[in-house]
Amino acid sequence: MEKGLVIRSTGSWYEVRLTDGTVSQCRIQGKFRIQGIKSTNPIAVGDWVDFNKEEDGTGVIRAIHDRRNYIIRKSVNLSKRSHIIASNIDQAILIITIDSPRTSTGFIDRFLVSAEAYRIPVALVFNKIDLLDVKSKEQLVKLIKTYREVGYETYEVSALNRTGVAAIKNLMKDKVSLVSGHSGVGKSTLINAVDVNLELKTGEISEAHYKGKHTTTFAEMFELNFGGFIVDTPGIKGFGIVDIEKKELGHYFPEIRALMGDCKFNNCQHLKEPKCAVIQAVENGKLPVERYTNYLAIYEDNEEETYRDKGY
Ligand SMILES: Nc1nc2c(ncn2[C@@H]2O[C@H](COP(=O)(O)OP(=O)(O)O)[C@@H](O)[C@H]2O)c(=O)[nH]1
Ligand SMILES: [Mg+2]
Ligand SMILES: [Zn+2]
Repeated sequence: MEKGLVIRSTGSWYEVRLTDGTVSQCRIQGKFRIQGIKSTNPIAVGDWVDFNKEEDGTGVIRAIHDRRNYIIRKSVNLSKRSHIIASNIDQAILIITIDSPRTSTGFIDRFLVSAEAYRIPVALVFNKIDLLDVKSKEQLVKLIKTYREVGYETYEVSALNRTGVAAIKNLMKDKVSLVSGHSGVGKSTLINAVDVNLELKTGEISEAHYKGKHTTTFAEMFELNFGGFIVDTPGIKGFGIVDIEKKELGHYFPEIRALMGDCKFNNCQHLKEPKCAVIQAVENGKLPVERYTNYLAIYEDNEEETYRDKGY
């Protein structure tokens, strides 16, 4: 029996990377069920599997190792079954630009909430710092302060000028990283800058083209020449769907989570309840107004159009 990492899949064939770096084409035989998940694909990119090698050099997958985590997308068709986009992700790297294009804090905070729900750590990478004028630079400083105080790691880079790229290599080394962010923020440019062997297409047209075309999303893993993997998820900006109950939302804002034990009511939703420690922190300037505003906005989101349609 061989053991390896699924780095690519077409639905019927799986490319499995062995620890020595060689890749085997594998398939599954018969029914392959995974407890508790009704998915259209039994095996996803990021899965560790055991397989037998056949005489022709291809493999037959016999077992899948327990997943530490996975991200999922609900099928658009009637089957209502989910598609597992990728599994065993060590971290998500959210690429943010202040300008060209602008990334809103609403987008950032929704992304962070999903990541918290999936228990995937996030690093925030502010790209295109070469473009910033004085006003945008001020916004950058403010955002970095906010997110650092919450506890997120932040990085400032220019993928184009290669400023700050060494720190990103360090961040990615020996880890499986999901790189996300709006189209045009420089994801492909940054990945190419950390590993010159990867020659991903850059420029917005290719991705706009992607979006309309892909109904099923097959993620792909790229091996980094200094160790580690990048997970590429064509056509999704973030995480796919994650079901979050309104009353649980506060748990996914680390700074709210830290305060809510001090609210008067233990079922406090931090909306307008009396003696709410969260609201008090906002009033005292200890909790950034913008984070709280985004908490309220996510809380008020129409239930039917949760994360599914928005693609976080
Ligand atoms: N000025 C500047 N432009 C950048 C930077 N990074 C990427 N770009 C440009 O932004 C555009 C979109 O980049 P791309 O990597 O395709 O973005 P993606 O859609 O997130 O993969 C391209 O024209 C890049 O050359 C940067 O740090 N500074
Ligand atoms: Mg790209
Ligand atoms: Zn409260």
